[in-house]
Amino acid sequence: MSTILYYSPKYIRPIIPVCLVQYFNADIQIVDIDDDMENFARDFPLQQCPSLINRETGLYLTETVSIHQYLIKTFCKNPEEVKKLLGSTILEESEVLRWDAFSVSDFLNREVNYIKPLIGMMPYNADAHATAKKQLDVVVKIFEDHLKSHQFLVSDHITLADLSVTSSFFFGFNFAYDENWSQQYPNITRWYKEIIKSPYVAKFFSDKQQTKTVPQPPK
Ligand SMILES: N[C@@H](CCC(=O)N[C@@H](CS)C(=O)NCC(=O)O)C(=O)O
Repeated sequence: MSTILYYSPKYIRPIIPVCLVQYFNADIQIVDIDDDMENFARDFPLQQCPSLINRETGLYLTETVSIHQYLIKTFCKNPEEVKKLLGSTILEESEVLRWDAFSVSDFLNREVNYIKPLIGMMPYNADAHATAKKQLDVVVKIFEDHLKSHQFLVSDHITLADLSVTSSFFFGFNFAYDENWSQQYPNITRWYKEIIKSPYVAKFFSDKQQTKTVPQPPK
């Protein structure tokens, strides 16, 4: 029985795991949770993805950062490329992990809390939404400031940090970050446009466009 990576096209966190499986041509079945809900829900009570399982060998992983590490260390056959992606010193490794964890926790949560009420995926409350905007702005400024003086998040080349944070920014660029937003955040935009062309993720991003409209609060 093969290893299965559970994902959903509706979700952000599985984007990079799916890209890594495809890029490394890993012997892993990519399964939409909606096509295998009974088995998925039985084995993953939180019903969150990405989730990785091999029911024969006992391989069982949740948590995006853990699955990123596992996929790269298992399926990238070039040790130099592994170091490039995950960092080649203790400090670089820690920085990559820092951005990766931040991307799928505080950053994505804040982005979702701001955008989902605008697109009808969460209830809208004006006060809560104003707070969500302030909280998101703090995070976005961290990235804008960092990318002002760095071409990439860590080191002088693409690492897992760039891939992971780009996938979280995708939620914004897809639904809310239009050209006006880009003018306010030129460094993030320059960096995002470069990372989405990287061979690790280019297939996923090839048919994705920056939104031309900004959703407005419900009246
Ligand atoms: N801590 C987990 C969170 C995973 C997670 O919340 N994934 C979202 C998709 S982006 C999900 O499955 N949401 C469905 C739910 O929570 O019911 C991780 O970092 O991987």
